Amino acid sequence: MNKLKIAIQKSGRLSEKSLELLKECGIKIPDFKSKLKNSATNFPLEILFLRDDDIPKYVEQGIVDIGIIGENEVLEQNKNVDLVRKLGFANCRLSLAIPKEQEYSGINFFELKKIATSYPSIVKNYFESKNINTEIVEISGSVEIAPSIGLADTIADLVSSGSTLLHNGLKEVEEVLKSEAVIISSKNIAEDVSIILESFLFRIQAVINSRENKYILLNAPNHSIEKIIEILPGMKSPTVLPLAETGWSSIHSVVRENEFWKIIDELRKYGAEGILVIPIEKMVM
Ligand code: PRT
Ligand code: ZN
Repeated sequence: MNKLKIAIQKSGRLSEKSLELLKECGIKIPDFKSKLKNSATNFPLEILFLRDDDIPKYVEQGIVDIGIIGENEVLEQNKNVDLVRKLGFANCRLSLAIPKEQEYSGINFFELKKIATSYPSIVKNYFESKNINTEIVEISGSVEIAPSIGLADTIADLVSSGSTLLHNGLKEVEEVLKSEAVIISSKNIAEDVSIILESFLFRIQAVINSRENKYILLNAPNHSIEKIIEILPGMKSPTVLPLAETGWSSIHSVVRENEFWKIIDELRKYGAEGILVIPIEKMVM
């Protein structure tokens, strides 16, 4: 029987979360650390552990069917692959940074400046679209030290917390793009393998939905139920159950993680009490 082949990063910022995602999809991989190629024991999946830079090429050539990789790398390499799913981890931004003591007057600051980066193609397109002439110095790592050693005037690099820039005397002045881990797929997947891919993506989506949503239970006076239902859309509509105490009901629903605090404040305004928020294990729509 054919297997779906996936490439994930061997070691680095994407590896652990990629493996965790497979695990949450119920996919078991035996003794994964010691081998560069391995197979799941309970799902038709073969896993190749590669350097992240090589993943788009392997997917384009169909050596693997899919790969988990940073969106930044996909955009930089511009290979002939499809971006099928954003995964919500390894979030970062590609930003322009300059020495912190320099005054930043706007994007024209970069006119005729030397910019060190590991993302020359993205940065070149960015400045071309703004009609600004720059000189790009491609380097593959430790980009942040380039200005202090005189290799370049400024940099374009990935930022997450911002502490690396700070430690190197730089300040972030423009965001070129946002990035997160994504699944890319080959354009030529065999028909029997695309059936496996569909079921794999279905599991991934259930895991992502569960991460992005919380189950919420609360008690509310009956006169506020209508108002509260408007605030809590739920998967279809919220469940409303009468409480032993007359005039009160228990309401159950699902809320999006990123809207959570805003919703809680509104619920309290309408008399909601005893609010419980519970993580969701899996969520199939
Ligand atoms: O060995 P291999 O080639 O496989 O790995 P790699 O060293 O090329 O990549 P790796 O593991 O560092 O990063 C893989 C992917 O993680 C990147 O392509 C991004 O999509 C994503 N990612 C998320 C990041 C960061 N956050 C990040 N902060 N990649 C790199 N950084 C670096 C950044 O370059 C800078 O040096 O972290 C530093 C900044 O971090 P803060 O927190 O100080 O701002
Ligand atoms: Zn790399």
